Amino acid sequence: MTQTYQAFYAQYVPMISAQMAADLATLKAPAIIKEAMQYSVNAGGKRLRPLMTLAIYQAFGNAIDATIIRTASALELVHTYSLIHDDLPAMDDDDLRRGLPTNHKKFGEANAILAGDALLSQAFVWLTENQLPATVQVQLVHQLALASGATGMVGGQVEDILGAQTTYDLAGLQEVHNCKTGALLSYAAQAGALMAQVDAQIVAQLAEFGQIYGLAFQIQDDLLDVTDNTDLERNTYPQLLGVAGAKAALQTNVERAQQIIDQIAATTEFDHELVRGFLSYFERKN
Ligand code: GRG
Repeated sequence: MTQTYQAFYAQYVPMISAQMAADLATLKAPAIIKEAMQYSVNAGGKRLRPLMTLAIYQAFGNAIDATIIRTASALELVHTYSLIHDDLPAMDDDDLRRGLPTNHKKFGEANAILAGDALLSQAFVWLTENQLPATVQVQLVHQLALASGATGMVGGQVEDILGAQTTYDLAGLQEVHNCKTGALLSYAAQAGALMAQVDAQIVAQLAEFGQIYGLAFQIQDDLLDVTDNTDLERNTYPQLLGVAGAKAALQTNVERAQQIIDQIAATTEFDHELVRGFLSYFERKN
């Protein structure tokens, strides 16, 4: 079945949110931790990562059902945990997230730390409660653990914190963002391919697509932060490459990501038009 990205987005973002809310509502846990978990997950967000997993799964001709949505949404739990911990006083010390008071402002620091921990663990429950073959579940668990831990997002966050005392060169900055932002997006794309049980070569191509998407996402984020009257922030792409250079780097990454999905479509049945829709995120004006 072919579907436009807009139609896919309109259909599945509400379904992802509803599925996560329904599943968390059934959790048998102390009321305060359950409420803290629900608070941040139900606060919204673009749901970009699970949406990418689902789109890639469908692009290979598979039908999406409730347990597939829950499996894809495991990643959104990890993403939400990372945002809760990133907002803590020991990290960015933020008061607002997704337009609401941050988790620790609402529930206190201890509960916010524990809600993040619990969301990370719950992700692995969701990865393993579905009809997928056990071999696929193990691959998903392994890859999400790699993407979220010291070799992935946590490692990138540590390098980012170290960056407060360092000025990275382009390779260094790329390494930070490959881990901090890219690892989860790479997993998002890879998970769709693993769930679709396609060849390892195609899984690897989609992991690369997600990694490059993550870099583009970060460059875009840096560019959107630039305002005419501020000094360019340290350890950002505009600071290293200039605004025009950062825009060119964004374009290069978008083109490379597009090439990868076109290559896949040239060798196998793959709805690359649907997946290409994710690149429209970068068409916003900077
Ligand atoms: C605390 C272990 C730990 C990791 C934190 C993700 C992260 C690592 C920090 C968040 C800060 C940040 C600006 C990260 C860059 C990636 C990014 C722009 C994340 C926001 O993702 P969106 O835009 O958020 O998908 P929504 O709210 O839409 O889900």
